[in-house]
Amino acid sequence: MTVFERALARDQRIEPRDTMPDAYRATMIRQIAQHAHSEIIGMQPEGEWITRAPSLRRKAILLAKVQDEAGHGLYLYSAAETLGADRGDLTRRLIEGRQKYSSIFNYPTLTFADVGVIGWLVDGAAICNQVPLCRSSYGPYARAMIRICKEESFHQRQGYELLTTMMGGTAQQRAMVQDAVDRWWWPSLMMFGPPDGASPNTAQSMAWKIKRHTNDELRQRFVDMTVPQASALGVTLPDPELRWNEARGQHDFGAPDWDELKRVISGDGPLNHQRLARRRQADADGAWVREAAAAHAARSSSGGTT
Ligand code: FAQ
Repeated sequence: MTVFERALARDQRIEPRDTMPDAYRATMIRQIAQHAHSEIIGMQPEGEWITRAPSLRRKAILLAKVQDEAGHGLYLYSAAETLGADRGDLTRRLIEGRQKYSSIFNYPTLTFADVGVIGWLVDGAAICNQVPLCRSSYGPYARAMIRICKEESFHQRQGYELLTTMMGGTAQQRAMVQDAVDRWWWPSLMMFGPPDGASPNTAQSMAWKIKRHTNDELRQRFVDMTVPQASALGVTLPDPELRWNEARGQHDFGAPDWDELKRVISGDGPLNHQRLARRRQADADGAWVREAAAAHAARSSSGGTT
């Protein structure tokens, strides 16, 4: 047994200076980078509503949430750097379409109810997926996940609170919430990835204790957690096959459109082009700041004055 295998068998964390197989390092960089990119691209759908928030209170909340997502991206890029990845290189891979980000952020936010539904369902799905990642085998990732999960829980609560307020409002507001739930439900289920039988990475990632549960296990957990919340809220989940299965002690539910997930992941979702174009523009707009910071750092390290 290698030192790496012994550490995994004892449920110990793998730390940056530990010896690890190249394939483990590559898998960790892949997952952490995709996760970081998702947080950064994930600022866009809700960010579009900051200037159109219906009150100062809602605007302050939304601004803070979107800033938290930027922070999550930064912790995650830092975690990827502990594995030898270069953040500039990861960003280039994202904007050139060579590295993935979550499918969920390629759908449009049509009304302010979408902000609430993203908090409730999308952050809810993110929490379900990420709480087990706090026990992931790679130390810096697992530790980043603890703080991220705390913030995501707060995000989910704010989304649910927004929806509770709208559901107590006019018939038109209730209809907006239902419409947003109808549009975000299936894409939220797709966030957990392809079904287990079609997930190429799960078996190895479970063996390496990067993933602690399969995609389908986490999807099931999310459905079971969300159904009572939907009923408390007074909305219907758009799945005619959704029902409690007494024998299993879990809900049965319909299958998402897996072809749609494949299309969205491969770049052909409703807003993939717009999301990447916006990220590319932000990268170009920020180039002078990075150049100035690098010049300052080079000058400071060579003992020059400012
Ligand atoms: N979208 O073999 P698997 C958030 C890819 S953060 C796009 O099952 P794996 C916070 C997958 O990467 C949301 N691609 O792969 C927030 C793989 O690609 P490859 C992001 C997907 O890695 C809230 C291929 O398909 N969360 O929401 C998707 O074992 C609100 C085969 O799949 C994370 O990244 C998808 N839905 O499992 C922000 C969590 N599903 O091999 C703003 C960490 C699969 O070609 C507002 N990541 N793929 O490179 C994970 O837990 C895993 O990576 C999974 C995929 C579960 C996403």
